[in-house]
Amino acid sequence: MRIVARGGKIAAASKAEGTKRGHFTYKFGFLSLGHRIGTLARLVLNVRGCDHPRISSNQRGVLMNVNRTVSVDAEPYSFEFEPAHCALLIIDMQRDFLEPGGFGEMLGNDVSRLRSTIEPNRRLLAAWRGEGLQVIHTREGHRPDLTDLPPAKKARGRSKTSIGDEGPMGRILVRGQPGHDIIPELYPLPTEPVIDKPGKGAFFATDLHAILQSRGIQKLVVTGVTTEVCVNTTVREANDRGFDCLVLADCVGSYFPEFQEMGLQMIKAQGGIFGWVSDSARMLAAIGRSAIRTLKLKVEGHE
Ligand code: TIU
Repeated sequence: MRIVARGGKIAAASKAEGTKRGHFTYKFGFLSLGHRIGTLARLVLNVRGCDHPRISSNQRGVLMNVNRTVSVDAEPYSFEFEPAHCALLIIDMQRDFLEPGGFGEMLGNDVSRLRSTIEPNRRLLAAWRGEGLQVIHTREGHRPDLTDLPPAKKARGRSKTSIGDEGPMGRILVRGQPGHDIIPELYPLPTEPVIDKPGKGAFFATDLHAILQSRGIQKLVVTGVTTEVCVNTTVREANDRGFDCLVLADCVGSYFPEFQEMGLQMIKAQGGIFGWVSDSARMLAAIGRSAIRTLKLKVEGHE
């Protein structure tokens, strides 16, 4: 890019390449280099999260070539995906699991244990949306008439309140109630499908499989709660249907530290029997590397 400035006072700086063209008119070839460095610097900032205030919404979403393979450092080995064919699947980040008075607490759990997943999910979601990539949310819950609630699930736990009963956030685990909704920090955009599921797995009795197929999605980056219950069940279901899943350790949470540890081990053991495990920092770094590489190719005229 060449910028022609009129009426400027930077003749000295322009000497290397600038040529005087009439009164106060210079060519500033050096600005083109500065502009490139500035753009790259903004992209480096972008590695830390696309919600950086200096990155405009115009720059977001045009940074990554969605058909170019992105490689994420993971266990048991790198997870590779084409962004156009990969969705972020956020499992059940609902008030009923993460806030007091909901289903999680009714089962006798300390819900504060799950809240450390909120911030890494928020950063990841901002970056993912910033690149214009696909996001799908799920919610566990039942119809208000409870006709999709198996009696065995209603009776399980023998607690004095159960699914469908009134709690501080409305009827427990019932669709349309405040507790059933997704936490405000990760609230879905109108363009992001929300899968309402009656079970632990996101494929059982839902249209998730049809949505993935119609959108050409082959790989899933899975986050949410809880690691050993709905995340694990969904990853196993996805695996059997031919989808590759990457689970991000700091973006999934459990009420039990030992289940968090083992829930992740079970996925990546035996050469990745169900999928891959990484974390949000490694995913954000991979997104940032990919965006910078794409920009370099654009600047050099290869793309
Ligand atoms: N109880 C528990 O750990 N989880 C669930 O009941 N549902 C989900 O994991 N979403």
